[in-house]
Amino acid sequence: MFSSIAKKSLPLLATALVVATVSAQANAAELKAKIGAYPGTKATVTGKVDVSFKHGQTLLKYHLMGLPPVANGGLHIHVGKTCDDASKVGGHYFSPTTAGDYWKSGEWSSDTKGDAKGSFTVLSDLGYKDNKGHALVIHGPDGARIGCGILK
Ligand SMILES: [Cu+2]
Repeated sequence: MFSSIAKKSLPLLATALVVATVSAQANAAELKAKIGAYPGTKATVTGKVDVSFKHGQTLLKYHLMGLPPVANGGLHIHVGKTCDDASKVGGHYFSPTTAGDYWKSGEWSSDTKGDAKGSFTVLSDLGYKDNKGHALVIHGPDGARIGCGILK
């Protein structure tokens, strides 16, 4: 009895899972930045950062390589829309401004090989359209800018 129900229910369950996955992808407005050396530097950082937006929350998922080992540093969206000219990358891009700069808590942390993989969330009024085209900047442990990628 039980096994016959289970056999009949399984295809339905599989269909429901597929539908859920597809709708989640459709809802998740995601921007991606391919990270390279910050303009004017010979930094070795590479990798990518995926940024998604949902209900005022901005989720940043990073996978970076070529960082100093066992270290941490900043990872922020900046005002500028270029990674070709260091003078135009600007400072942190954030709103609202009332609670201060939430990017101060945005950080990567690396393993013994200099790889960094992780994620963090910031509360922000800025969504997909606001952030599209902006520079994602990676800072070294000393705060110096080492990596940059445009959110596309
Ligand atoms: Cu920054």
